[in-house]
Amino acid sequence: MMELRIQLIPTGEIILPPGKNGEFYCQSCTKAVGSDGIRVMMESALTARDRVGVQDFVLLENHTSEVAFIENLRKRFKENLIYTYIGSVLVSMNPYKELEIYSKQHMERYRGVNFYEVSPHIYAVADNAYRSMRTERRDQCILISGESGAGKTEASKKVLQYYAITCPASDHVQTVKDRLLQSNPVLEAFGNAKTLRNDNSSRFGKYMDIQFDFKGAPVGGHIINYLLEKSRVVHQSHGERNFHIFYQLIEGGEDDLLRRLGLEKNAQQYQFLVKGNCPKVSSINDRNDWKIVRKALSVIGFNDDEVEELLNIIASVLHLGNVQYGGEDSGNAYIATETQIKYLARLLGVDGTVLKEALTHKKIIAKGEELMSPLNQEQAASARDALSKAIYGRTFTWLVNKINDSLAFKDDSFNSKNASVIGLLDIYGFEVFQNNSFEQFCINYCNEKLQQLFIELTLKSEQEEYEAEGITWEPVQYFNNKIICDLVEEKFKGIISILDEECLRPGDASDITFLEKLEGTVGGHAHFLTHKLADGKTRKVMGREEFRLIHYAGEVNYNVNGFLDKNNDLLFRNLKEIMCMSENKILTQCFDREELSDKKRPETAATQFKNSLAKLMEILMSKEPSYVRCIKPNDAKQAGRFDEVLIRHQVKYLGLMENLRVRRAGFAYRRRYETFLQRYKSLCPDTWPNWDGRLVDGVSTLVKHLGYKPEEYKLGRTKIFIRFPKTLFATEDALEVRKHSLATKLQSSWKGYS
Ligand code: AOV
Ligand code: MG
Repeated sequence: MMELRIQLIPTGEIILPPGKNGEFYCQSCTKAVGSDGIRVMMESALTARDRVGVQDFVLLENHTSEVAFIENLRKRFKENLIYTYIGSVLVSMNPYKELEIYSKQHMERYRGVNFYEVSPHIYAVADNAYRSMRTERRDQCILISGESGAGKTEASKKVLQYYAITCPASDHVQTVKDRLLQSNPVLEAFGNAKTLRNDNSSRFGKYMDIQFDFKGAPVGGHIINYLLEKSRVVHQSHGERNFHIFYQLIEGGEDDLLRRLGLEKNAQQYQFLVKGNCPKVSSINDRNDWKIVRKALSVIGFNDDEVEELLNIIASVLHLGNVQYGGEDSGNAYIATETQIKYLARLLGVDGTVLKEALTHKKIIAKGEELMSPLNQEQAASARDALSKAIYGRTFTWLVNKINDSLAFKDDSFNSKNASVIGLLDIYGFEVFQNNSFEQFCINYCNEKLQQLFIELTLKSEQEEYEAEGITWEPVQYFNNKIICDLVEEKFKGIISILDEECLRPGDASDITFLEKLEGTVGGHAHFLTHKLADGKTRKVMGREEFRLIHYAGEVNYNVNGFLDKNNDLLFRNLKEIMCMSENKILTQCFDREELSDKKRPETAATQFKNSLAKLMEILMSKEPSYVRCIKPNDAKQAGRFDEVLIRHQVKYLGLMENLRVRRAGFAYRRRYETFLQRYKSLCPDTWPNWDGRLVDGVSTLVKHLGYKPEEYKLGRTKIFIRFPKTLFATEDALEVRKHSLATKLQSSWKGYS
């Protein structure tokens, strides 16, 4: 007997005919529901919409109402339904608790199934991108955005897991899948940290390409990393931590390993780990994570020697932090902690005496002669910090390169240029702290760029689709944040250009002169403010060292303190020289001698970042995007708490209402003819059970039978466009009723049969 499946949202799926003993089964809970259960389930499905809201905001009766939008989010959040669509954009709420929706069975449910046939899920987005890549041979990208702690990294991991589990595999592919998955714990250990916003906050941006062969199997990968927040190595704000790896090593490292590294099993001993006064975090198990990271390193292909060299570097950063300076009468700095130098010399593979000199002197070249000029205590401390940041930052890049080597597809018969690609973007989210510095400036600028891309592509693709299908429509007005991107990045006039100019200017350039220049150049800009008011008075709520940017996502005050240094990112020449002499194999790859002979001034940090983002935008523009918009439900990192003010703010700045309006201003729904027919053909005697003619004629016959009025829909080249959700709503209801009566009929016939 043929099996009939009925999809009920949200109750799940029931399978007809009944099982051996005449029972009906609910597929989501696999419990027998009994014949009567069917009626109950049907009824509950029909009334469920009131309880759990709509699964696509486009179906909201009152689509312009923000109140209705938030209410729908609230209803769904309460029922643990964290995913909702706006057309093809996925809105995802961070549940702050583990949900049973990520099992292998759940993955199976989304495989090869159309978007609207199953409840919204990140797997549906992953599957849809995968299928588009396969069928249309077009590279895809999945762009995940949202503020810090909203769930971007978790979402990107779910996507990766989905591909690892559901895509076809061979032995080789299995290795690639393992490595792709294992790259996460490693990069998170070295690149994530606890901040006030998120216990596992990404402190670097990550774009990962997953390459698939013609069979659709993942055969390789490549990661591009963006600006790591290096300053965290030497300083953390109150309540924050350094990068996870330091605590993992100290908490989890075996005794003899720690002995070799000269480390004590107590994070409080290390200056670089105590600044935030937050060694332990309840949601983090450093000891356990250490084991995970060690295993991941070996899966990725690190041998024992490499791991040892890597850990030598991590330990050396901690020792550097404990290098203390004293001051001689002359004001010159000397090193007061000899033991650290002994460890450092060994771990970094350098000469102790040379290192000591390099940590207290600066080499200057005057009239062709090299001179060692002594540093005072403050200068020496900042040289030490610069070295620590350089070592850590470059090692991080080395790590990404090493992972890329291991993910690269090495078979000559396969040309990676022919591979199809799905790109996964997981950057640091928009963030505002009490004190915001250069790092937040870069992070928030990056979020502006991504928002800009979202605006361009959602509008563009919407317009293109109407055009391609031969349909006319009226565009909707958006707030375009290009004005803010320009303010930051414009040549000569933008904030980054002005910052670079101050960095290059010899003489009295300082953070304050930078601020003054900003006032002079962009002072009148609608998105820029300082404490100075136009009438010469001062704005009391702002500090004298601050400028404020009115970002798309909110206002942020940036303190200019440290902007020049961080942008210059200089490391004294003699420190570079000594690192080039290191016997540590990783460091020799990180510090290249050629750098020493390079006369050209290296690009500043902000300009490098700006250029790398421009390249990223190019990469993303060349692919077909899918969007995941993550929302953070509360600032307390708590499950079940729906903070309406916070959520409304995010809905606003993510442009979700506008997104919805665009979707609705044209046509709320569009479906390919074959999909539409397949789903609703049972509602019309002429199309049921099959339609033999042209698809467009079948759809036309069907909708006429359903009583669609001409203004309610349009027929494009390959798709039907439905203007109002209520039209589709009515059709969906008709389908439910038909299934209901069909089920009742089936029940009675089976009853008769048994
Ligand atoms: P982010 O990537 O968006 O912030 P994460 O993905 O790290 O945020 O999420 C923060 C925390 O929220 C995670 O560590 C989980 O505890 C929880 N969480 C997020 N998504 C889920 C989910 N689907 N299920 C269960 N818990 C979740 V940042 O990296 O700070 O911008 O720079
Ligand atoms: Mg993250």
